[in-house]
Amino acid sequence: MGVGAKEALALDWSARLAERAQAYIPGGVNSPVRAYRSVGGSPVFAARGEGSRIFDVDGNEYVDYVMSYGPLILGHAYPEVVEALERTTRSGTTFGAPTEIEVEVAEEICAAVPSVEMVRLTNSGTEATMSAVRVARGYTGREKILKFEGNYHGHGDALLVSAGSGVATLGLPDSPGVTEGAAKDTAVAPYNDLDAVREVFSEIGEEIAAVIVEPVGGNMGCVPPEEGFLEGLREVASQYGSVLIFDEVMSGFRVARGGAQERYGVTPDMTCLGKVIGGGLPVGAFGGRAEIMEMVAPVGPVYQAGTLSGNPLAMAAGLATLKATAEPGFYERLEELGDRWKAGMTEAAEAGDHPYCVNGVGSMVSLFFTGGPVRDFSSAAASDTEAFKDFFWHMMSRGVYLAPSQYEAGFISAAHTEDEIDRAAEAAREWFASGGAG
Ligand code: HOZ
Repeated sequence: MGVGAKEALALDWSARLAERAQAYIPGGVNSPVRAYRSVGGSPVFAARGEGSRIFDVDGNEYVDYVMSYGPLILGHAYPEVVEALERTTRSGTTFGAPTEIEVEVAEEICAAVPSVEMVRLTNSGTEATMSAVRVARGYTGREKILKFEGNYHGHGDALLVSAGSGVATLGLPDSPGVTEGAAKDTAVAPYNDLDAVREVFSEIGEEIAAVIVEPVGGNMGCVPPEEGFLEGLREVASQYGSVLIFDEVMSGFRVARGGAQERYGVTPDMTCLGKVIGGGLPVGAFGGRAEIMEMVAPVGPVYQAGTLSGNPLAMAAGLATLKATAEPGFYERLEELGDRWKAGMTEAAEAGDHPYCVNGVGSMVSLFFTGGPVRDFSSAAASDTEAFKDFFWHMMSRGVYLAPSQYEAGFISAAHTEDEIDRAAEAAREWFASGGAG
């Protein structure tokens, strides 16, 4: 079904731009997942967004469930965010000097996220995770870290081992260019597997500086933490004096205002943020207990810096977004929309015979083409990729824009309507009822 569906979409201008881009940008894209390698065809070039909708350069309109991979919790071009950006731009876009708005954003973050007493703002999630690991190493005087298969913490050398997101999408081995030295200090365990964690700790626990985890997996599709997993990590990390880092770049201000740590009631030592806190502009942040964050220069000896860190535009968009998420009922509504999506997709899948598994935490959602449960990278990787590809193009042909990879979560924003969610479920039902593909 998908091949016809793909051809039915007019994507001529996108295809021409993709060809032009490939001459000058590797793969024609500035981040690999966008290249559509796992679904075939050439990427859809975006022209503009409005609320829950995205319009491509050929004039096709879609309901967007990518939402720029998470930042746009309010939808595209949210009026208060646009106004804040216009106002701030007129006063100057960067100073290389501290500004009041950075302090306001830091105050908002510290007030909302349980583990964060102090925070340092960066330009991306990658910078945040890289820096958090460096701080944890400086704080503990140890070198090794433990991460989880299929979790993605940006593209810093030590964290690219067994990574999700684009690394999993392209089926890459651990990236060439990462030195043995950088990779050898990274231990890997399967997600949701506390026994494996305990085993690693029983062997090298005294050498582990940090355990870094996505408390809600979002880079192998959406994979929730099983009951007791985060609590167990907390216990083991404390027992061995290792720093527990929650990478909440996706889940922060998304699955609850205070992130997964608020939702599940487990407080890490350090937290990485990004996406929502920049309201659609490039941003990242790492924070944690004051005692740990005081290791960071200029207070402490661990160096971290950035010319554009805390940039006024990112701060303005972020602050406007964080204030909107503080409105009463904001997360309850997202929760309802997420539940509606899960119920709708489950009902749709029941109309056919293809194995499926619907996962979701609040407004982060995924549909896998495997009987499930999907609880770690190997169960996510059991998803039928041919079926995903076909489903993807079918949904696109019905005006539903999904991430072009099984290994990315879907995101619902406050701008989505019940009717849009129902129409996505109806489009999915059509695919399942007609026998899907595979
Ligand atoms: N690593 C991003 C989220 N998993 C994907 C970003 C992109 O390719 O644009």
